[in-house]
Amino acid sequence: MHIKTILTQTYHDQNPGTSGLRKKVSVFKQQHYLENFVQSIFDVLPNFQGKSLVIGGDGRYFNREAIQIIIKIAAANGFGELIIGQNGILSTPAASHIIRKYGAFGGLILSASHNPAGEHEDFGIKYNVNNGGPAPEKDTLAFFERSKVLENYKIAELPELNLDEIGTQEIDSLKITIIDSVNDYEELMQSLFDFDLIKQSIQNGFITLSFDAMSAVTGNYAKRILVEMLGAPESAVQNGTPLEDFGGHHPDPNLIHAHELADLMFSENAPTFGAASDGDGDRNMIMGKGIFVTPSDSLAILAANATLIPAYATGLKGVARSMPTSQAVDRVAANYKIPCYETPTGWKFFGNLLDADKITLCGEESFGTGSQHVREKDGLWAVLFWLNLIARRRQSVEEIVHEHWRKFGRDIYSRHDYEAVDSKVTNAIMVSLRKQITTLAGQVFGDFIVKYANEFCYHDSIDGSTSANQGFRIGFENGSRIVFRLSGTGTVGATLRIYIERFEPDVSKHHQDPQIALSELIELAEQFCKIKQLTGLAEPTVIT
Ligand code: VG1
Ligand code: CO
Repeated sequence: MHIKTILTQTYHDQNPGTSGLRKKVSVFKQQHYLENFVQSIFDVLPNFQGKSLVIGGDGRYFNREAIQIIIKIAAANGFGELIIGQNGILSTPAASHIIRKYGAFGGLILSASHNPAGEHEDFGIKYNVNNGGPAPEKDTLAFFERSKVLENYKIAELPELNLDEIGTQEIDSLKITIIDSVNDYEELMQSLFDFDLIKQSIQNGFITLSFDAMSAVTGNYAKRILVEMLGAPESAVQNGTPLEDFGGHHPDPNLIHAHELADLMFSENAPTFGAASDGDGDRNMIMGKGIFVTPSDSLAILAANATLIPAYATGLKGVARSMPTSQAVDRVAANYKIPCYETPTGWKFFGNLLDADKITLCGEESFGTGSQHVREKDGLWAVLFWLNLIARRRQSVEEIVHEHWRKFGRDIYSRHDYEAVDSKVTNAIMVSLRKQITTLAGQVFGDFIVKYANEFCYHDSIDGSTSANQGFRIGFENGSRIVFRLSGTGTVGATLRIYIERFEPDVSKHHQDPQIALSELIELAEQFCKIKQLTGLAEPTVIT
C-alpha cells in the first residue's frame, strides 16, 4: 500500500457542535476539507494501530464519496480493520451497537441527522468512541484544536472500494469488511423485546401501524423488523426507500415535518399506532389515534412501564434527561425511588452514566430516547418499546398516556424554535439573559414567582469534568420552567430554542392545548429574551 503525505491548507471552522461537525455539502467539498477533519481526529486519538474502525452513514448526498476518502485516510493512518455498512449505510444506533459488539476502537458516522440532505443541503461527520457513544467534549475540543494547526494528512493510494457487496477483502495488512447494515441491530432488538407478543397483536389486528421513515436511513431497518419479522403489511412503512436527498423531506420527526403522518393519525382512518424517525434513525415520534405523545412524556411513560418489557423486567437503575427536557420523568423516578440525573443537551453526556451503570433509560425533549443497549438514542428501539407496551397492556396509546397523567400529573410542555436568525441578534440575547439571570430570583411575574435562575453548568459525577454555558433556566415556585439555549446543530445563522413547561396536577385540566395552557409563560419568555421584538418575527419557525 503506497501512502502519500499531502500538504494542506488549514481550516478554522471545524468545531464540532452538539452532535459532530455539520456544514453545507459545498463546505465539505472544499479541497482537503473532509480529509483535514478526519486526520485531525486520528492525530488526537492514541494507540489505534492495527485496531478496527466502524464506518457508515445515513445515505445522504456525499455519503459514498466521503466513505471512499475515509477508507484511504484510515488505511494510511494504520487501522487494522475497517467495518463498513453495506452501501455505506448504518443508522446511528446500529453503528453504536456494531462498535460495541465487535469491540471496535471507534467509529465514524456520516450524518447531519435531522438536517435536510442533497447537493445544496447539509452533511456531517461524528466520531464515536469504543463504548459506542459520541466522543466526549474533551475529545471534540481536541479535534478542533488540532484542525486549526494541521499542515498535512496521510492518504493511501487504493482503488475505489465496492461498498455494495458483503464480504471481507485484505489489502496488505488491512482487512476491509462490508457487513449487512441491519442484521446485528435486528438481533439486538429481538433480544430486548417480546417479538412474539408484538407479532400476535399485529396479526390479530389489535395493533395497526404506520411508520414514516421519511426517505431516510430507517427504511431498511423498518421493513426488515416491522414488516418481515413482526408481520406488519408492507403499506405500514411509508417513505421506506432511503434517498440521497431524503425525497426533499426535512427528516425531523415532529408534527410539522412529519405532517403526512400527523394528518393520518388525526383522521378517521388512523391506525392505532403511528411513528416516525429522522435522517440517521436515532429520533422517534410516537403517536396514537388522535394523540401525539410529547417526547418528554414518552420518556416518563417508558420509565414508568419498563418492567413490562423483557429487557428491563428487573427494574431501572436510574434515569437521566437533558436539562431542557420536562420534569415528567423526575416524577416517575421519585415515585420508584431511583436516581434521576440532569445532563446538558446532547447524547454524549449520557455515556458516562450508562457506562457506570447509574442509569438504564435516558432521553431528550428533541424526540430522542434510549437505554443501556447502545450509547446513542434509538428511534426504532423506542417504537418497539411502545409496541411491546401496547401489546402487553392491551390499551391504546391514548389510554396509556391519560392514565399516566392521572397518576403522575401532566407536565404540559412545548419548545419554540426561532431558526436561522442573525447570530448578532442571538448573541445579544444571550448577553442580555446572562445579565438578567442574576437578578431574577425572588421576582414575581403574575402568578409566577421565580424560585431560581441560573446558567446551567454540568459537573460530570463520573469523570469530574465540567461543561459550562449549557443554557439559561428560570424555575418558578409552582414547578414551571423556562429555558433558553442556542442550537449547536444548525448550519445557517443561529437558532434560539425556548423550552416552556408547567405542571398540571388537576385531572380536569389535563386536556388543554399546550399553547393555550402555556400562554402566560410564553409571553414571559418573550419579555425576557425579546426575540420577536428584535427580529420582527411574529411566531417561532417551529413549535414542537
Ligand atoms: C439538537 C437537539 C438535541 C440533540 C441534537 C442531536 O441539538 O436539541 O437534543 O441531541 O440535536 O440530535 P441542538 O444543539 O440543535 O439543540 V440528532 O438526531 O440531530 O443527532
Ligand atoms: Co438524528
